[in-house]
Parts: sequence; structure tokens; C-alpha cells
Amino acid sequence: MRMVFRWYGEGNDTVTLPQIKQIPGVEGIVWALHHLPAGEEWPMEDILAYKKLADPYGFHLEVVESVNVHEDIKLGLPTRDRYIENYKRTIEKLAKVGAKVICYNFMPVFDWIRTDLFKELEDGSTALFYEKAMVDAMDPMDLVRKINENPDFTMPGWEPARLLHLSSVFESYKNVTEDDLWNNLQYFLEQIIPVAEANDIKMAIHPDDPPWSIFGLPRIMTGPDSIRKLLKLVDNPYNGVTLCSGSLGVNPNHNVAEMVREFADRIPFAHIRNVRLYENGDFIETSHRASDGSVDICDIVKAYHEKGFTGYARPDHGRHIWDEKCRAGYGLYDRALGIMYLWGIWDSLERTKRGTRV
Ligand code: DNO
Ligand code: MN
Repeated sequence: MRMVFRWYGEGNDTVTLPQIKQIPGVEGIVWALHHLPAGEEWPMEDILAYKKLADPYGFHLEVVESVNVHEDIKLGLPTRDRYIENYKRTIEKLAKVGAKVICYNFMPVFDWIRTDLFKELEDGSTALFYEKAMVDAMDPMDLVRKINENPDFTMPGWEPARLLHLSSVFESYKNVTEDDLWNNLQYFLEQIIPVAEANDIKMAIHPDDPPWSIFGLPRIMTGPDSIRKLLKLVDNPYNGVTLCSGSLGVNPNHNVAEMVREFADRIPFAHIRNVRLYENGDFIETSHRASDGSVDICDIVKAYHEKGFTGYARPDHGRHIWDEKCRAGYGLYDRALGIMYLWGIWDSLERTKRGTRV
């Protein structure tokens, strides 16, 4: 397991590289050019600027999250070819700074959705929270109306750029079925994977978060069946998954450790975090400790260990603790605690296996 830590870049993250350097066992940053809209080719200069920042700390740039997929690719529009070309050029450039994994997702319009970014837990910390009834009750056209009436209207986690043309985007998805989305993903992967392979970069799709349809939009990366289907779509080791225990773990029928055991050789990147589920479908992100949430983090790490996992892992999100002011879910303290928990489990498994000091 190779531990990495997501960093949003200078001036864009409250956490600093010297701080990350002091978290035990972190060897690289998970990064992206966040200022660029989806679909654009990443300029080499901007990529090299990241390298310049990371080098003095000995951090590698092997894991990129995310190179976002342009909406026209997901929709299967004729204009997609232009954006796919840009994606290929970006892959080639990323290879020049040593990238080995690209995380991306194929969720229409929205990335992850929560209804409250700072919901208080019993201990006074706050965390990302999802209220199912609230999202279920939202009519997409109502959302469009609200945004049109008030340009400042937003929901936690929404990027303003994505909201700009919301009504036309919703309109374009009206007749797009899950099958269409699968076909469009296949078209994308058939073109991208050979380039990824030639550049020794593994593509790792992130599951939908939450892993079900929202606002009537189709969503296809929702569980083990989707992963099985994805891996067959283009059956190549460079077509893999970012196995996110928190995204997949909010469906009570999912056993994430079993997914690790089944898909291990196609998981170049692990997101490990816990969530607590409620009977009504709500969920909140908790500390990594297994007993704090509903996801068996111990068994998940055990599964990775059994499989001799040599891929990258990151703690994904954390709570906001000790009065930290930070990007929602991306503070220093709780993610650092999460890493120590993950190493604690890993090291003790190693010791048991070897019967000696780690
Ligand atoms: C949720 C997070 C996401 C993720 C992107 C990947 O679990 O990991 O923000 O980074 O959806 O594209
Ligand atoms: Mn994740």
C-alpha cells in the first residue's frame, strides 16, 4: 500500500506541503489542475509548476485526481472527439512527470452530492452529511428555476462552473438512458485505454457518489455489477477502478472488502473512509475507525493486505476537528488520523504475516 494525500494546490488548500510531509508514510500528493474546465488539454507549463512545488518535499505526482471528462463525452455528442483528443494529449503530458494513475468519474452533471457540509457529530466535530429525503424531494426543474432566479443559489459541494448552463445540460440528458451512458463510456475507453497503456498510466474510474440516480439523471457506476461490466468493457489492466469505500459503502447491501477481494488486480487506487448509515437512507462521514461508522475498514484493509496490494491509497475525506478551518472534507487533522489508523491495521497485519518486526 502506497500512501498518498490529496492536495488542492497553493492558494487553493489550507493544508501545506510541509504539513503533509510530517504525516507518517505519505509518499506523494494526489493532484490536479483545478483551475481548468473539463475537456481542456492540460498545459505542460502548469503541470511542471506542480512538479516544482512537490519536488523539494520528495513527493511524487504519480496519482492524478481527477482529469474530468467533458459533458459532451458523457452525452455522446459529435463534439466529443475533440475533447477525447485533448484527454489523450493530457495523458501523454502527465506521463512526462511520472503519472501512473488517473482517477476520473462518469457522473452526469454533478460530482458528489451532500446536503450539509458541516453537520455536527456527537463529539462536536462536523462532517459531510447526506439527507436522502431532501435530495429525493428536489425536482431538477425546480433547481433550474432557483438558479435562474438567484445566481448565488448553490448546494454544498457544487462548483459554480457546473451550474452555469444547468438547464440546457439537464435538457440534453432528458433522453439519455443508462445504456447510452454505458455506450458513451465504452466509446471513451476504447480510445483512451490504448494511449494510457502506451504511457503506462492506469485509468481508474471513481464510483458514483452516492451510488444511485439523483435528480432523474442516469448513473451507472453504482456497485459490483457495474465494476464487473466496466472491466469487461475494455478488458485491459489499464482500465481499472478507484475503489472508494465511502461512496460504495453507503449502500447497506455492499460489502466493500468483498469487492477488494474480487477486483484487487484492477484497483490501482484505493479511497478509504468510513460512513455511518441511518435507516432512512441518510448518511454522515465519520472517522476512519471501524466502530465509528457502518463500513468495516479493518476488513477492507485486511482484504488489500491479503491481496498483496501495491497500489496507491488515500484517506479520502475526513471530519473537521480541533476547530480546523479547511475545505469541506479535506482538513489536515482527521485525514492524518485516518492515515495512522490505516497504517496501524496494515503494520500489524504485516507483523502477523512475517512473525517479526515490521
Ligand atoms: C468522493 C471523492 C470525490 C472524487 C471525485 C473523483 O468520494 O473522492 O470527490 O474525488 O469524484 O472524480
Ligand atoms: Mn472517493
